[in-house]
Amino acid sequence: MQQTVTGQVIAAFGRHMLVRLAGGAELRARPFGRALTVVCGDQVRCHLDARHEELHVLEVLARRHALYRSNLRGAAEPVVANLTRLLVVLAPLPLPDFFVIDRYLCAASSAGIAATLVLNKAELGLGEQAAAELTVYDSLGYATLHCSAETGTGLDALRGVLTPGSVAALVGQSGVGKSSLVRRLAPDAQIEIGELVREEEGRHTTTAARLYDLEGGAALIDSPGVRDFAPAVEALDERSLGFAEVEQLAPGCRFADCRHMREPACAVRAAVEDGRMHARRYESYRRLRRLHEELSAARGPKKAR
Ligand SMILES: Nc1nc2c(ncn2[C@@H]2O[C@H](COP(=O)(O)OP(=O)(O)OP(=O)(O)O)[C@@H](O)[C@H]2O)c(=O)[nH]1
Ligand SMILES: [Mg+2]
Ligand SMILES: [Zn+2]
Repeated sequence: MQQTVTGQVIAAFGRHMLVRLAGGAELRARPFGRALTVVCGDQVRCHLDARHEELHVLEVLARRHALYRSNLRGAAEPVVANLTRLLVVLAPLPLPDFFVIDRYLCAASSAGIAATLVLNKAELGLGEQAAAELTVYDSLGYATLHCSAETGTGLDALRGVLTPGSVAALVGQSGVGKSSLVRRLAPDAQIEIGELVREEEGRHTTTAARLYDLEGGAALIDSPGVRDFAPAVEALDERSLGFAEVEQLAPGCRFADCRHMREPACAVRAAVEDGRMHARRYESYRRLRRLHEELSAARGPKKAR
């Protein structure tokens, strides 16, 4: 029988990856076979190709939690695995897209992953409108940490959520400062960051998800910035799509399978009308519901079991 080893994927860029073995050695690896999807954070079983000093990933061990997005055919694709917290990073600049932020929060809550908003570049000052949006998240129970990778303020609060053993993934729009935060929190990792970024119009933009160990025993995953994020259809809670306030209101709807769109006696719509649910959040819900239906249709009818 072939001798196999297990390790953790600490960087993944398409089919190229870096695996750290139990002993600490880091080796280049690639999946064995087309069908295998391997992402940063995965625990994997590999075979060592001694001649090429390369690992062949034979199997991905069961993921405890993962963030899944949907591809255009409506199929689920993992983005990062085995994370315990999602850090959704935003900044005064680039201007925040709260619809993208909502989708990350929905994916996290449906997957049972804790989520925290991180307002980076706080020293630039957030506009009135965006600041008002943040108070909505606050009332929903999402804490926002205000920090600056530039000045160093607020980083202790961020370290505070990176408890020993936790694995936190930084996600968000390109340019909000995810990698800059990693540089601050894992200063020794600086050189490695240089390898995985490419110059784009004079900016460093991250192209591969990468896991960094922090001093206190937590790990931080940096990921490439996005323009949009479509959570995987089957990863979302069917009734609420992961919207905390919808989950709370839905038991009051007349129909148990209410989609909260046009159904009569919908408690969610009633709450929007009298201001108990934030109108923009509801608009965000409606957009995600429509996307959810498009992606479900793209997947075709459910296979009979
Ligand atoms: N003023 C200010 N600028 C910052 C701060 N943090 C990061 N920046 C700048 O914002 C720009 C983008 O930072 P990155 O860390 O590369 O952003 P990113 O989120 O990793 O971007 P992608 O890898 O493209 O997703 C850089 O020019 C940073 O110097 C901050 O706290 N304040
Ligand atoms: Mg980056
Ligand atoms: Zn309803």
